[in-house]
This record gives sequence, C-alpha cells and structure tokens, in this order.
Amino acid sequence: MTREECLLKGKIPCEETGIAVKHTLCDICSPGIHCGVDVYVKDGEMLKIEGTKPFPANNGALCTKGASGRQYAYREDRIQAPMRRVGPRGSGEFEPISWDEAFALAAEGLNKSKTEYGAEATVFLCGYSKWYRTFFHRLAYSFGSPNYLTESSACWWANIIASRCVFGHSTMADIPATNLVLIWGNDPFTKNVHQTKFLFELKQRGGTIIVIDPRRNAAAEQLADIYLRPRFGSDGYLANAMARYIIENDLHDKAFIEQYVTGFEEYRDYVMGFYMETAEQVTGVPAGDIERVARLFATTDPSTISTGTGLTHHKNGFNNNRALLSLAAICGRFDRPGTLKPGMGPTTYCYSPGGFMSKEPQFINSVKPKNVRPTIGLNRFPLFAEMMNEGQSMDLANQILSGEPYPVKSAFLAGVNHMMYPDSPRFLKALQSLDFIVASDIFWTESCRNADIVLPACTSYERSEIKCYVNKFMFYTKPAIPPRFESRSDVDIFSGLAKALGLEDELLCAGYDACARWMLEESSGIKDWEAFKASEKPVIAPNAKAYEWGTCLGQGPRTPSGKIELVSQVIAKYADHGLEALPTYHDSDDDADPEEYSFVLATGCRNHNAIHSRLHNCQWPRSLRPEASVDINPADAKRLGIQQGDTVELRTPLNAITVKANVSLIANEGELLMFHGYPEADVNRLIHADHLDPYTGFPGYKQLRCKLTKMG
Ligand SMILES: Nc1nc2c(c(=O)[nH]1)N[C@H]1C(S)=C(S)[C@@H](COP(=O)(O)OP(=O)(O)OC[C@H]3O[C@@H](n4cnc5c(=O)[nH]c(N)nc54)[C@H](O)[C@@H]3O)O[C@H]1N2
Ligand SMILES: Nc1nc2c(c(=O)[nH]1)N[C@H]1C(S)=C(S)[C@@H](COP(=O)(O)OP(=O)(O)OC[C@H]3O[C@@H](n4cnc5c(=O)[nH]c(N)nc54)[C@H](O)[C@@H]3O)O[C@H]1N2
Ligand SMILES: [Mo]
Repeated sequence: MTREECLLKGKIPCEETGIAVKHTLCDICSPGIHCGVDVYVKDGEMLKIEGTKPFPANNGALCTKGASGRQYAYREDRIQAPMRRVGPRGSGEFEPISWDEAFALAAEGLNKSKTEYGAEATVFLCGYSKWYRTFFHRLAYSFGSPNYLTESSACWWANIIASRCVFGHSTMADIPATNLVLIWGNDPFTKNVHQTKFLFELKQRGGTIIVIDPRRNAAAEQLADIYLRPRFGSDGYLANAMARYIIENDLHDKAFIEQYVTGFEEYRDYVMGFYMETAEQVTGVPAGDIERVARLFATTDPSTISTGTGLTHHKNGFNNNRALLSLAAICGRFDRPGTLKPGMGPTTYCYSPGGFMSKEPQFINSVKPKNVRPTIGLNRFPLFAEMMNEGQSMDLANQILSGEPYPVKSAFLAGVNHMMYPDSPRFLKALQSLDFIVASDIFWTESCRNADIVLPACTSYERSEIKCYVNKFMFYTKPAIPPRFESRSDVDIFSGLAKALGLEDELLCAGYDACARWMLEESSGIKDWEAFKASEKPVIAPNAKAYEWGTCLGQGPRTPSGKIELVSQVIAKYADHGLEALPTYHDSDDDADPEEYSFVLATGCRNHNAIHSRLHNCQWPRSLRPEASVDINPADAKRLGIQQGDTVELRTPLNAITVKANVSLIANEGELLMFHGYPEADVNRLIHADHLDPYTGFPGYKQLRCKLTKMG
C-alpha cells in the first residue's frame, strides 16, 4: 500500500487525502441535547462521523442513533427531487419536477382550497423535527390558518402542562446537585445518554437512585439502589399512597406548604383514601417498599424526581404525573438546588432554553390570524388549548372524516408519518380523503406516497441551523456536505412556498438567516452576526444568564393563585369536561375483555436501535434487533410454549400484527413491550384513536389490553 492509500484507508484528514473535518450537529433526537459531530468529508461525501471531543453537550460521545448518522443521511430511500403525483393517490406514481414547478403547483393547490373553503380548511402538520417549527408556525399563520399542529400532541408536552398546573412553570430535575433522585417513568440510557453521566456522578458521590418503572430498563439494572416495579398506569395510586404515608408520618414540609402551597387540606383529605394495602394490590409493589421510598424521598434533602413520556402515554397519565409532582410540592422540593428547577422563559425556536428571551413568541404571534374558526382539537381538549399555542392533532382525523365543526380539505405535512398515530390506518384514510396534500420529508414514506406534491428535505448534515444550549452557548452550523440530490433545507422550502403563495410576509420570504437574526440577534446580545455565522465553533451568547435559584418562588409561581396548586384552578374551570382539579387516580385499563385480552401491552418504550420510524432501515441500528419483536417475560413464554424467535400474533379488538417473540426479563409477567415505527409491523394499528387522556388528548400508547398467540 502506498502512503496515500494508507492515509486514505485510515480516513486521515490532511492535504494528501483531501479529507476535511467539518463540525456540525446531530439532530436525530431530542432537541435539548443535540450533540456536536465531526464529519469527515472528501469530495462532498461523508466518510465517517465522530462525536466532537470538547463539545459541551456530548464531549465526543455519540449514542447508537447518532453514530448511525452517515447511514441515515445515505438511506437509499431518500427523496431525490420534487415530485408530482401522476397516478391514483397511494399508487406511488410520481414524476420529478423542478422546484419552481413544485412551488407553483403547491401554491395553486393550497390557494384553491383557501378560496373555496377558507384558510382554516388547510392544516399545517409537522412531526418530530423541531428546528423548523417556529418558521412553519409562522407560515401557517401568515397563510391565515389557525391549524398549526405538531407531534407535541403526543410527546413531552403533557409533562410540561402537568408541571405548569402544579408549579406554574415547566420543571426539570436538577440531578447534578441532588442527593436522591426518583427516575420515574424515564429511560435515560436509551433516551438521553447525557443524563446518565450525571446519574453515575450522583452514585459516585454516594447519592441514592430509585427507579420506578414497570420495565426493567438499563437504569433499573445498572443504577438503581432501589427498584420499584409498578403495573403500567398505576403510578397515581403509588404517588398518592406515598403522600398519605408522608403526611401521616409528619414528614412533609409544613413551613414550605404554609408559605407557597395552596389546596393542601383538600389534597390531604383526598390522599387519606389511598391505603397501603390497596396500593400493594393496585400497583403490585410491596407496601414496605412504597413506605421505604416515600420516607427516603421526604427525608433526604435535596431530592428530586426525573420523569419522562412513559408516564404520560396513558389514559390517566396526566393526573398520574400531577400526583407525583404533588409529592415534590408537599416536601418542598422545588426551586432549590438539587430539587425541581423551574423553566422561566419561553422555549427558544431551537426548542431549548438558551438563557435569554428570544423573540420567538412575537415572531409567531404577530401574524396570528384573527376571527378564525376554532383550532382543531381545542374545543375537545380545553386544558391543552389553554396551555398550548397549537392544535391537538389527535382530533385531526376525526375532523377530516366528519367535517365537523368545519371541513378540513388540504394539508401541508412537514415530516409527518401517519404510522406514529393511534389507529394509523384510520389516520392515513383521513389524509387520503383530503383534496390536496403537500408533503415534505427526507425519505419516502407511505404518508408521502399519498401526497400530491412531495418535496425533498435534507438532513442536519446538509444545511445550517442555529442551536442555543442551556450552558449559554450558541452554534450556527454550516453544511458538512452539499444537500444530497435536489433536497433543500426545510426553512428554505417554507420561504419558497411563502413566496409562491403570494403571502405578504417579507420576513419569512427573506429566508432562514433573516428570520433567525430577527429573533435572536438582539435578544442573545450577539454583536457581530456575520462573524457568528462564519464561526466554525459555538460562541457564548452575551445575554444568556444562568437561572438564579429562588427567583420563581420569589416572584410567585405563575399559577392563577400565585402559589403552587395541589388543587388546580386552571383545571377547575373545565369541570364540565369531566376534568378534576385534584390529582385524582382512575384506573386506565381499556374496555377490552381482560379474560380474552389477558396481556397488557406497552408500545414504544424506547429502544437503542430505533428512533420512531427513522432508523429501522439503517443497517447498524437494525442489526442490534434485526426483527420487529415483542418482549415477553420468560414465565409467560414458558406457559404459552413460546421460544425465542417464534412468530406470534398481537391482537387487540381493533387489529392484529405479526412479530417475533423476544423472551426477556425486561418485561414483567403479564406485560408485553413492542416498539413502534416498524414498516413491517406497525403497532399503532392496534390502538384505538380515542384511547386518549381526557386532560391533554395524549394517546394511551403504553397500556392496551392485548392477546398473544403463537403462530404456525
Ligand atoms: N405506539 C407509539 N407511538 C408513538 C410513541 C410511542 O411511544 N408509542 N411516541 C410518540 C412520540 S413521543 C413522538 S415524539 C412521535 C414521533 O412521531 P413523528 O415525529 O411523526 O416520528 P418520526 O418518524 O421521527 O418522524 C416523522 C417523519 O418526519 C421525517 N423527518 C425527520 N426529520 C425531518 C426533517 O428534518 N425534515 C422533514 N421534512 N422531515 C423529517 C421522518 O422521515 C418521518 O417520516 O411518535 C409518537 N408515537
Ligand atoms: N433511542 C431512542 N431515543 C429516543 C427516542 C426514540 O424513539 N428512540 N424518542 C425521543 C422522544 S420523541 C422522546 S419523547 C423521548 C422519550 O423518552 P422517555 O421519556 O424515556 O420515554 P419512554 O422510553 O417511552 O418511557 C420511559 C420509561 O417509562 C416507562 N413507563 C412506561 N409506562 C410507565 C408507567 O405507567 N409507569 C412508570 N413508572 N413507567 C412507565 C417505560 O418502561 C420506560 O422505561 O425519547 C427520545 N429519545
Ligand atoms: Mo416524543
């Protein structure tokens, strides 16, 4: 081998190989933690990626999802060019067209719908990606439609709404400064590997980690000093029984409650009905363990609770979450180091708090249409409506199919996969019935195949974006490679469409940089925008400030009473919708016959090998779990004569899918676990579209009655 061949084989960046290292971000998962990535590029091609070593968010580490970034960008089913449908809807018959033609046709279809049915009849719906949401939101409003809807109808926002009802603010566990943490319905090893670093540090300094999860996840295996394994959806009972124990044993923080909390008497009287013996029966957790954890939480100071979407993906998930936040409230675990940290400002358009007041809300709301018909889903879910500046997309299919309270006739789907929605075939059917659909995505999906115009978006490796981080720095990324094929950045697509639609929105039409500068330059205090834009590395945001503990309590929590509310005044207004102001507990089992559908199925608890619908087609992550498979406890498998790898059917009263059995202790007896998003086994076919939490409209993804049958 020649020296040059050696260097090339080793992918050594230098003049001789022509390999350069470009710094950017991986945006494949949760936006608060996008990791720094070094991309090794030669002739415009990504050769490999690594985590950026000194990057504060990840310091060189990448998770299985991030490490697959090159395979993600080079997935074979990338949409290569703008496309126009030429065959029947769903046939997949398209022809490539130019961007100009695509914009013109998209604008023509959407404007026609607007002229015939009003702007409200067009829905602007987006999925996972967050970086372009503010721009998309503005596009919807500039067009005149109130119907901006997102995947936040199912993701993390139910947790935030619960926090806001209790504390008036979103909250986050301050693990770096705590002595004890309850990891309650949260899977840090899989979801957010950065949190695990703080958990290992907590362990090293002698702190206590308690995991409360029906699924024996990696945190339960590797970190837990105590592991409680409640039944799915029973956490409200568990938390209220703990509250009773804490109050009866005089372990609550009376001075804190006196000064900052309202509704204590009513709450106390309510939780007195939660007996330890019944708690053991309902939750399956031994009474002694419940008492031990309640005592430890109340007597270890500071202590905190770290939750996740696992808790709120239940028909009773919202109140369960409020029940455990109430525990923190009665123990005074709020707004002090090591407890729950309040979020003060609006989330920035980068979807993470940058430590300064970005002008994102003005950017969106200054063009908010007035005197329009009600936003989709908000009549049905008034609490969600009060807390969110967007529609509840779980009601979208209903409205499309029924035409009530008014018709929806067209859609712009920006990164939407119908497979993420409960009763996904019904959701797709609703989309298919629309007059006109524009869809943008990186990859060909079944949802795209049903659109009229398909627009190719690019990945974070092929475009620029600004990202603000909690640690007060900001990064203006640059494309590591040119956009593949004819793909474009999503925000360029929105600006192009805004122009073609003839919208009177100069700022949006001016494009990404102009809009971002409008929102962020003055608010962040960046003095030289062009230098920031040119910088290869993140910079400090001069106006960013670290949170000063006690500010929130000093100003008074932003609840109607100005106090922490155990009886929520916001919720009390919606008593006629059946919503209860106390964190009441109701069983969240569904209506299926428990004899026939004897298992409880939890769908979508996170797996390392997948992110929603997006990594199933990538070789490395797929190899970690090559087949769509359901986790089943060895005792259940033995009882049913099921071996590892056997083909089994999962059936609910709605539908059935066929998958492989993965016999594993991760699932408790009587419970099954199945990840969502597999093209060949879409578990959301099994979930009824109305299996929703009445408070937030969030789907009960994680608790379904299910029948399991061995096939063949
Ligand atoms: N059964 C079950 N279902 C679930 C869940 C569960 O736990 N169980 N979890 C729910 C949760 S928490 C969430 S957040 C949702 C996620 O639901 P979605 O956000 O809908 O899921 P994704 O498949 O990640 O992305 C949707 C589409 O966006 C495309 N896309 C990705 N990035 C971009 C981009 O930058 N630009 C464009 N234009 N398109 C892009 C993807 O290719 C994909 O086709 O799923 C929900 N669905
Ligand atoms: N690898 C990977 N990472 C991801 C994603 C992905 O698809 N793949 N998706 C991203 C997104 S959009 C989100 S929202 C986050 C979500 O990440 P998490 O918030 O961690 O969500 P889950 O893994 O769904 O659930 C967390 C834990 O809650 C448990 N759980 C479920 N039901 C209950 C219950 O009733 N009670 C209790 N106590 N625990 C319960 C589950 O067993 C699981 O261990 O992950 C993000 N990160
Ligand atoms: Mo999510």
